[in-house]
Amino acid sequence: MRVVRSPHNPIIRPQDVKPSRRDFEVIGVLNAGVTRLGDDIILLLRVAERPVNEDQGTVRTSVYDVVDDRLVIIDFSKSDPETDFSDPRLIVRSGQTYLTSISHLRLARSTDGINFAIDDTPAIFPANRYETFGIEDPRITLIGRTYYITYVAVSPLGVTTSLIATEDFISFERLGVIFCPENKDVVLFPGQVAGRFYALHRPVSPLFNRHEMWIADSPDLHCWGNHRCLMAPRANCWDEIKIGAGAVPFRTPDGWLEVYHGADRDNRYSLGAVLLDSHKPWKVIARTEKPILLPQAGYECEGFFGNVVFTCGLLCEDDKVMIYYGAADTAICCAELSLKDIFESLNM
Ligand code: MAN
Repeated sequence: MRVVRSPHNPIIRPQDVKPSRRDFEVIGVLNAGVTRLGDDIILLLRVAERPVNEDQGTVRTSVYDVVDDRLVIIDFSKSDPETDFSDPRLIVRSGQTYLTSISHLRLARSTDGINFAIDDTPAIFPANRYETFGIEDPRITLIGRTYYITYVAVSPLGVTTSLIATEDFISFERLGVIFCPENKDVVLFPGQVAGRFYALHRPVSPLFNRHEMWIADSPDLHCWGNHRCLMAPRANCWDEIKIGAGAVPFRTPDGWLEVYHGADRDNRYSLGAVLLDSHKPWKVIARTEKPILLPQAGYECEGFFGNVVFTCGLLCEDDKVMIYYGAADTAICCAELSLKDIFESLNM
């Protein structure tokens, strides 16, 4: 697979993004939704922040307080034997899980797809009881004139997926939770198939430790049903433990092409592709055996959470597929692949 990483990678780094408050620092800018708006390329960045902390003996994080509509700060003592800090993304104290950062969504615009002007303030910020630990991993699907944004909402109630609609990326209409816990990696298909809307989603079964990709359909984008398991992790492969939809699927003459992520037993996240039937998108036609993009560059292997390439969006023009991806949960990168090469690597 020929992968041309941008020589400007990472194209957006934490230091390029202004924190939402003066006493906070941005520790990651990652997993951005991508679309075009007029002549601009839009990225909706996931910005992960935490309160600045000079005390070496504590880990400091922040959660959104719904009642007071503000962020509150929580300190965890590193010497408390009841608290587990082994995953850099999590703090687990006496069975209760917290995140080490809180994410919001921020707009960035560009005319060349590489140099982005990043807004100084959040576009979408945690705002309700489902979002107290932050909002993450937006995917943008244009349907008609409306951009629909699915995003992961995290709170002690679990990991849910919510929907927001916008026509201009200035005003946003919240449409509520569309997939209840534990469900993330939800992407909407651009347009209908035989009069129905479709979404890929990723429920989790904790009892059987399953992380599979499912597909559902809907008459109105609100009510989702007809759930079917679409595809599973593959034993001893790069996608052996978890899989989930990545970018918004797009139409090709041969079917819907979906670039998805998979994780292996070492928590290494890579990207692969799957081709779904044009008229029956619950049918898998072909899947890449090997990853089309795997963590290899230094900025993909080392960072806040190393060995991760994770996409929420791409742009496809003729044969050129520009994949935007989060590298090591730290920065935004992009890489160009050829559609023809992706098709050749599909195991038909
Ligand atoms: C999760 C995702 C992403 C993140 C990866 C790797 O599954 O939700 O937010 O990039 O893990 O940490």
